[in-house]
Amino acid sequence: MRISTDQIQELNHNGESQHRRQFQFLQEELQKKGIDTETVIRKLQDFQVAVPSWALGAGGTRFGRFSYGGEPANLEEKIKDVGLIHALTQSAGAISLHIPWDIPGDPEVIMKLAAREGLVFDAMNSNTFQDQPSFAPINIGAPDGRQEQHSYKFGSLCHTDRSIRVNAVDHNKEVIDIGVSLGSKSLTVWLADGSSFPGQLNFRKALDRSLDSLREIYAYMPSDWKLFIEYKPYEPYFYSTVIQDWGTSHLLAGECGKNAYCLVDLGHHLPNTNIEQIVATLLWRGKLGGFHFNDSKYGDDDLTVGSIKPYQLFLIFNELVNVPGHNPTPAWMIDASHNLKDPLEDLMQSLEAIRLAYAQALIVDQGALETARNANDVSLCQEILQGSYRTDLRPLLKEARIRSGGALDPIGIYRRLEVRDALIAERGLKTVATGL
Ligand code: LRH
Ligand code: MN
Repeated sequence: MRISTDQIQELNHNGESQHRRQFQFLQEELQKKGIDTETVIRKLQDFQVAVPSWALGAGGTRFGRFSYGGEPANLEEKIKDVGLIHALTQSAGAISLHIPWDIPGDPEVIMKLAAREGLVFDAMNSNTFQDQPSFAPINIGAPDGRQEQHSYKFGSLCHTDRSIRVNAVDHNKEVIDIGVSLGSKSLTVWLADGSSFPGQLNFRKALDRSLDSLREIYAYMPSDWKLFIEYKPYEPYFYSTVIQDWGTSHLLAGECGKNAYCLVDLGHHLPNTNIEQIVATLLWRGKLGGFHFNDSKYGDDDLTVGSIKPYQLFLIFNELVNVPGHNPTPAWMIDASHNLKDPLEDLMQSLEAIRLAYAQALIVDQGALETARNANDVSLCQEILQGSYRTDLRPLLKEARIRSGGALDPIGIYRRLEVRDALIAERGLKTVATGL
């Protein structure tokens, strides 16, 4: 199923006049405040977010998974689904692959298909948190010669057994090779490595082994690649994680080299953590590599972006409107799991929330804010920030979208064209997408 620009423009007609009125009113209001709306619109058009290949089917929890019907059964269908989202939103121009869930059969063919959908490949993701069927039994040096199944059960890059660390490093090298064949320029390493009981792990030795392994992966990367080190405080282990927080990720990235950065997954913070301050701190030292956008109320819930804490998302983007020269443009990526909603609708809602937060941050008068801060005029600081946050900028997002050939109302058109039914008719009800 593909949606043509003509179909979208045809269906945009109904809402065109109402949009024109709302956009004109907003444009006049913003210009009165000296805001250059054309610049904001151009920045929104250029702002592309990568869709995770592992979130195009119904996600699950340990308590169950409810299939969605019409799920993509292979990488080709996943790329087509991201193509659908991109056609409607004009803001999902990239896909982030997870290996081995998305090993391309023929990279040439896959690149051509992605190009046809207007997509590029963002960060590759390795997986040393699940054992693979291919894992061979290993010698554990037991006197009786007993062998044990090679496993990441007790870790990967930090494992006490060198052969398992080597295996995990080799996997990351394979992921880099696949990424090179697809034109990707970065690798995200998230390690489940950790412990569930006090005493189980020697924290410092685990860091030593992890650093050695990360350095080997870093050395293998092409010189124009970036390594993103993703941190997480807990899960799947429930006492410690080797790379538990931004500080540990920053230390390891610093030890690896100038092309190693920290990756901020919004769900990987303990309750009430000030994430916007972490973002500012990483920018301060030029080590902010990118984001995994999602939202959460309690743990790593992987919910729709902006569905629980939209103000926090705005405050994070307020730290990002002026990325200092010594920090590369961060990688903008979604990492969510769709247990209840249609995955494609959920992703379109996440894209809208991300672009809205970005737009709201773009209209903040940073000069006035700095003046108020220097005067310690606390009330005025809040008035300036919340004034922007409380401005309904959706007509600006719509204008940016239709100027790029997208939909005024992406989910409206998605439903109007009964896309999910068409996907079910094409793929059936039982297809299960690889991923979480
Ligand atoms: C770990 C994580 C990581 C991915 C996985 C799908 O919680 O955020 O980024 O590899 O989710
Ligand atoms: Mn993540």
